[in-house]
Amino acid sequence: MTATTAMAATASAVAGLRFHSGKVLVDGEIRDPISQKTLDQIFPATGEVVAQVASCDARDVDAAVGAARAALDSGWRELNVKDRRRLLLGYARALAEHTEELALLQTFDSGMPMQMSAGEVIGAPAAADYFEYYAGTVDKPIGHVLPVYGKGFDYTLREPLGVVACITAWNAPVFLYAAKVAPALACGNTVILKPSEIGATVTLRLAELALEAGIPKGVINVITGTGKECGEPLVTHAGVDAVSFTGGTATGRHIASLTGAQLKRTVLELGGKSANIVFEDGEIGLAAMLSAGMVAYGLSGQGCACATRALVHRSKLEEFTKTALDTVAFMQPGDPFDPATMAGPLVSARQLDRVLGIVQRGVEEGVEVRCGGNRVGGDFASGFFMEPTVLSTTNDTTPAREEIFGPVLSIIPFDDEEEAIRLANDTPYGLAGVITTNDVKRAYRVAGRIRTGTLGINSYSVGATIPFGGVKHSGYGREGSLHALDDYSQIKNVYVELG
Ligand code: TXE
Repeated sequence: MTATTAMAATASAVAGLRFHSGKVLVDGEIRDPISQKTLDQIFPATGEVVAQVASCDARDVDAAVGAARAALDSGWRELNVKDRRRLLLGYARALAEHTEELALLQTFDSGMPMQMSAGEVIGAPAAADYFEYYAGTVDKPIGHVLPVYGKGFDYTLREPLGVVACITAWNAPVFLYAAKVAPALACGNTVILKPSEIGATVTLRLAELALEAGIPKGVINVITGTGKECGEPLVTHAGVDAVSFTGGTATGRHIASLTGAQLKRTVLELGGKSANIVFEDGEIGLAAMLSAGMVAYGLSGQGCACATRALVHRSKLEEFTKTALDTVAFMQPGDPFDPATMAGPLVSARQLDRVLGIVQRGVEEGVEVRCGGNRVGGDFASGFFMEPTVLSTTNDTTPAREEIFGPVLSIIPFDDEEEAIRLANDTPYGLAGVITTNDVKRAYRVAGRIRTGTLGINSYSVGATIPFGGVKHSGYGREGSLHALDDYSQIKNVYVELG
């Protein structure tokens, strides 16, 4: 690992890391893939190959589905609620005890700075939260007794779907794992995880900890590889009953077409282009911190819920822009393993090129670059770092319309409330958003008219207790909260004739 002064923290952290390289976890066993193929795992901050990722094919998919099906049928589906709750709570404890190790592996896989990787919201501690929360749902009421017209008795049962394929992205692997696996297991399903081929060590460790905590073999399986060779055979496998996917909208649409043809239950958590509507009565410092923070801090804008469009009342445009520029100036990227670093690199050379290309297209369309816009050089030149970028634009340019997934904030003016609502909704996406205002009536009025799955007033929140998901091209289904149970179970109605 490169030992420049700029990357000293990375060099020492990686030297001390223990991880599974190029392996899968199937039927309780960590082993080589049947395909015998691997892909290079590249650390985004240095551009160096640091590990291997198993490149599975249909044979590995078959083995994983077989293991998940056997575990389902040999007791997991029928497990009594006390044992299921105890196992999930034990797993939550194991995750909490390994928080630091999981945070280090998450940073290793994704380049997410340790500050965020160890933080509560989407960092390693979130995994324990999700399992604790869903353990608490296991022994609570599960159905209804329903009135009937005849002399009978009618009740509903909540049943597992069966084997669930969970396909996750690279940007927050711990959070994505927990948000899918915890409700799926609570409902009595078994799962096959296919994390991103960009990095999988933390997902393998998460699943290995489940075994150590007593969750039976085959309940959680991890296979890795490309979308084409591993993802598609998985989602279309006849032994897979449901699919839960987090990733890009184009991939989600393709997966939905495959699972739709098979009439398979599917949850899609896709991209976003969220707005932060900054009204003239709002606190500008807070609004700028929220917008600039979401794109420049931590994930460097590689988060689907980031409010990457700041819609600002024209009377506050200058003040907001200046504050946003001052804010991002503090959030320059650095060594992700250094605890002081506030922003990391982009995940890959491909992602960096894509983001630089979108900014370039914006410039050709007349967008004004207020700061940033370039790859970071010097000591960081071999990594995939990009300067935090602030653009002044209108809502019809490429940077304002595309999901960028990089540290780029588009500032867009509006003149009145009606126009703000129109601009916020003028996007194919509908995942998240923020309203900055101190007028409670306005907040209530506007919140009801923004077409998103989730919204924050003067802040933004996500977590195990809160439903998260999109509308429009941001997908369907919800993760977190009791609502997620609906996506990982089915209702059976039972009528008993008493006449
Ligand atoms: O995601 P992909 P990529 C957006 C973001 C980003 C763009 C592309 O805008 O720039 O998507 O990122 C698996 N069948 N988001 O290419 O391809 C793949 O192996 C089955 C938003 O990295 O969607 C990986 O495990 N699986 C997003 C997962 O899908 C397939 C987070 C995601 O990869 C597949 C990430 C196929 N045909 C990117 N093709 C969010 N919602 O947060 C790929 N995969």
